[in-house]
Amino acid sequence: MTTSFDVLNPATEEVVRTVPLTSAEETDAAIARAHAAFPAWRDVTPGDRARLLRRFADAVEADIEHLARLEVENSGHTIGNARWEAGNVRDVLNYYSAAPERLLGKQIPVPGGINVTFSEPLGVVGVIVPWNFPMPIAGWGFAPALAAGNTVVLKPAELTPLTAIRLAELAREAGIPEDVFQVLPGKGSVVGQRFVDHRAVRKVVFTGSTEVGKQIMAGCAAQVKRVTLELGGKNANIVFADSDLEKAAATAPYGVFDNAGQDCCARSLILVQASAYDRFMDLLEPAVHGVVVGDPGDEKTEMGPLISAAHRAKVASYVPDDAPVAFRGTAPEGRGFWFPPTVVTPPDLRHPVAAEEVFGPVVAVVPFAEEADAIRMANATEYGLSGSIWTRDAGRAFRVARGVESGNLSVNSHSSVRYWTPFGGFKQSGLGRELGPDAAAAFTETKNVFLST
Ligand code: TAP
Repeated sequence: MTTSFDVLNPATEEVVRTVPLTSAEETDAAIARAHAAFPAWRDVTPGDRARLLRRFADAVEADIEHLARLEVENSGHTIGNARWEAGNVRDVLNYYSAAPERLLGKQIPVPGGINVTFSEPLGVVGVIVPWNFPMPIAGWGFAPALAAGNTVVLKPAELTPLTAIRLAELAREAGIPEDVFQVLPGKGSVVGQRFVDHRAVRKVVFTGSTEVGKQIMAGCAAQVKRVTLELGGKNANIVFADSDLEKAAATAPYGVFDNAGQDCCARSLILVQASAYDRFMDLLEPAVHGVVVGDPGDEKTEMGPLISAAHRAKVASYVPDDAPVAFRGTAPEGRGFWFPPTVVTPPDLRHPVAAEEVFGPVVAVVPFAEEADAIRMANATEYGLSGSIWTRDAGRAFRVARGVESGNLSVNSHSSVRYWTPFGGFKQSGLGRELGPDAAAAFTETKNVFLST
């Protein structure tokens, strides 16, 4: 059985570091330590827990450049994106550092006594992180979980463990006890599976593929274990003829090719009103050719490589030789898992590239006739995570936003994530919400206590 994993730089295919893989026995031992550490962490006064989270945020702030460079090497993210990602961990920690003193109960009038509720932490929380955004997605799980008084075991993706390992060191430097926040690099089928099966883990937070998410939900059902699931997406970017077409076309590449399209919020289906289709495509072509693909450590680079050779092969399978490619951007030749930004124009939504989550820099553009058609086409998927609507008509913007079955919509913008607003999916894109004012409460149980007077 393999006991270590060679972490590759996806831009060069060179080994960056060899990381030991946590075994099932080691995972059980870590869960046992987290379980033993729980009562003391739960009883840290709210103000002290808040202070420790702020110190953790300060340690991340002081390490942003180092964390960002690690992510460039490990994940091929552009340096600009990687700095944002490390900054997001700092922001999320600061935001949830305000939670310990605000997890309030209620006093509810009852006859014959006093009735109060308490927000109790759950115990050990297992966080399973994918490779596409190793830092932010880890923080969205561990920050609110720790703030609410839980201990955390976290499994980074096997391909991208380096920043998570560093975050655990920074937590320790900030004074968070070792067993309160543990990072366990390893395989999903070993470490992640123990989070699902082990009785002391009271909640699993999973981000990744819908297929594995379903398995995790089924596994957790055996113990009625709590789950939060953030899964895939096939997100529509709906462009109406009355929109600012120049801006819609100039920004469309960044709505899908950011992070090389390896983003559950990628707008990988562009629906364009038929009367504006030709003009939109004329504007889109130079915008796609303008995307700077190359060395992710270079400040000017806008798109790096894909995460692995296997993932590049999967993305390429969506663009066979006879695929209806309209135009392509450029990508470096030679070593590295490169794939050029690619625009395809399938005749309808039945083509796999228009129907499935590609998770790479490939976008399908399909025309629609009327507003109702756009809503129907955007909803013709089992996913429901994000999407964009481009129009100058505010009434239409809200009608369409209410009609699209999706958790995060933007009008005249492609941004989906703000740490102080809720994020999550409809339908098979997930269960529960991360971020925003209610996420810490998702790591608590409500206890009701009646005192007879
Ligand atoms: P997954 O296989 O879903 O992996 C996500 C995380 O779950 C990883 O940490 C993985 O560990 C772990 N895992 C795998 N099997 C598990 C199991 N049986 N029990 C518990 N944990 C398990 O995703 P992937 O292989 O990285 O990517 C496959 C596809 O998923 C992508 O092409 C994309 O479509 C989608 N995806 C979606 C997202 C988001 S944000 N929605 C993120 C990543 C991928 P290992 O690292 O050991 O595999």
